[in-house]
Amino acid sequence: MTQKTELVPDIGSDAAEVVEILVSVGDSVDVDQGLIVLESDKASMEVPSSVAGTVVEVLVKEGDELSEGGEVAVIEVAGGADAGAAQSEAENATPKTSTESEQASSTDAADSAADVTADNDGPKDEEASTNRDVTVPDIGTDDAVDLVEISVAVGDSVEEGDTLVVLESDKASMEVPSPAAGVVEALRVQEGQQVSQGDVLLVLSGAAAEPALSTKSPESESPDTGAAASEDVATPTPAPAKASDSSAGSGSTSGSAAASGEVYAGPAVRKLAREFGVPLMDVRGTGPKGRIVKEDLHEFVKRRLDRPAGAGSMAGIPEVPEVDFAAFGDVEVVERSRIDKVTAANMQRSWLNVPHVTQFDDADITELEAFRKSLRDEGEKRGTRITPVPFLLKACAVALSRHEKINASLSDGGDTLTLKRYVHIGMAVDTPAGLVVPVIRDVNQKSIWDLAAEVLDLAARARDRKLKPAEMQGAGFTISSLGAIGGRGFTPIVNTPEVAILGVSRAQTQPVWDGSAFQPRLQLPLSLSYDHRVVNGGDAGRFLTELCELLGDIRRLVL
Ligand code: CAO
Repeated sequence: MTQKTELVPDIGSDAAEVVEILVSVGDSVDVDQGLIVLESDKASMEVPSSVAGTVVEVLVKEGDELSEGGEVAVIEVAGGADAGAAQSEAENATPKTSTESEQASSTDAADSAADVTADNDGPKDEEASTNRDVTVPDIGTDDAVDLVEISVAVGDSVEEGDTLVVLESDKASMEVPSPAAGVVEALRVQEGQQVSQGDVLLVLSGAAAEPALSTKSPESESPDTGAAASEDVATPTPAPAKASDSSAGSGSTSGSAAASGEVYAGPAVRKLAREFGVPLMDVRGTGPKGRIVKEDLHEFVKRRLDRPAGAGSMAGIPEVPEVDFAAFGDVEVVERSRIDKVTAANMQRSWLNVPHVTQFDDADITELEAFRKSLRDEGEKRGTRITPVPFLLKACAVALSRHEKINASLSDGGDTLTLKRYVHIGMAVDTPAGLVVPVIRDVNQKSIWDLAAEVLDLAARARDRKLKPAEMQGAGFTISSLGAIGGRGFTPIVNTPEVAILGVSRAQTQPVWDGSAFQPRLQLPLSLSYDHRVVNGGDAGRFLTELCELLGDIRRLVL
């Protein structure tokens, strides 16, 4: 039984990160099948298996930094006795190391120098001495590959190592870096065309600096020619860089990467995406085969910046994909009201910032309702109407004054609490234009009649859109009553920077055990949502219990 430990080949840089592990222990692999994907600043690349066999051990994990010679995986070579042969054969299939590539490139460069450009013929040709052709380096395949991106234009100054073009085959993507500093004099290729090793990409002038990493013709290294013309083969970059995280092979992707679950992008784009913190899965590729090009990233970032606050997802939160609903039937797109949009932003902000907990209880309002109904005639005489809400307001005011953390706000850094010595309560009002929350001030100082009149007035003006901005500010707590609408309970969202909100649902007569018999009692469902950064379960429980006691026996409101 022969085992082979696969090593990282020359990757053209000091170290690269393991961004994906393509196999698991027990997997069968073929020769050349990718084991892991490495990504450096310049390239992403698969490290292929040099043998066919079974993965016995994976020696790396995602996030590891590897350099040439690093151990990747142990493969049990298939074929038993032939294993040795298989291995040595397979070793030939291992991606060329930089040295091999350099040799190949050097030979090619030397071979082709004469027919690529006449400049190369004369090492002492001063006129031509500042021009050099940059050619396609060893790309690990004899096949022609797509030139998918030209990263420079004529007249551009480039530094050694700057990306000139991006090449891409079905399996690989690779940037071709400039072998030296200089100015791009002429482009010899166009995006979309196919190129092979040795093809001239562009002409670089003023490239007098010694191209440290490139393979050069002997003339260019001649000390007395200095900037002697040469055919510069760009840095022999690593074995084929993989463009797609999961779309090796023909892997044609079309349209949005997210839609297909594949990301098809070159290393330059991947690097840029990392710098922006953009998940490539969310970006729609407009390049060939749905490939994501730099412009797509720029467009994505621009759209995100233009988007109004609250209209979409935050960084790190996966975006909900857009759906073409018209594909399923007739649709109508309507503008949302400004109030709806502001409410949406506020709700999302609260939902994302506040760790919510909701506590439920029922208040027995049998006596309260009897009393309230007894006030009907008096209310008519006063020209008003008392609903349960004024009683709720009053009971909340009393409970808030005894439970100061519920009527507080948290400072930015979370170090301090602002305790409000006033009792201003917001009241959610459902209007045709959206949700509006007018504020009833100094609730603790007002009578039930005063509150009844104010509730009617504010609710009416809210629906007529006659509230002034000041009338919707300053609340320390909010009541959201859906009692007239229905429902058995709900979990309201805290209206930040407040720390708690009371949800009120429809009262129902329920059988309640009094110790010896069931009694029909009118039960009012209450739900208190609170910011658990400020309010603990105990605080909330005590507050809600007290509120229920106050509503259950409204004589307590005057104690
Ligand atoms: N259980 C049973 N009946 C109730 C009730 C409850 N919890 N609350 C109110 N009712 C009754 C009232 O008593 C009244 O009946 P009567 O005329 O017989 O007394 C009837 O329902 C209608 O009440 P109302 O709506 O006129 O007045 P209100 O004081 O209950 O509510 C207001 C005022 C402004 C809170 C309410 O109109 C409203 O807009 N509620 C919606 C709030 C909302 O949208 N919250 C959700 C926010 S989050 O999306």
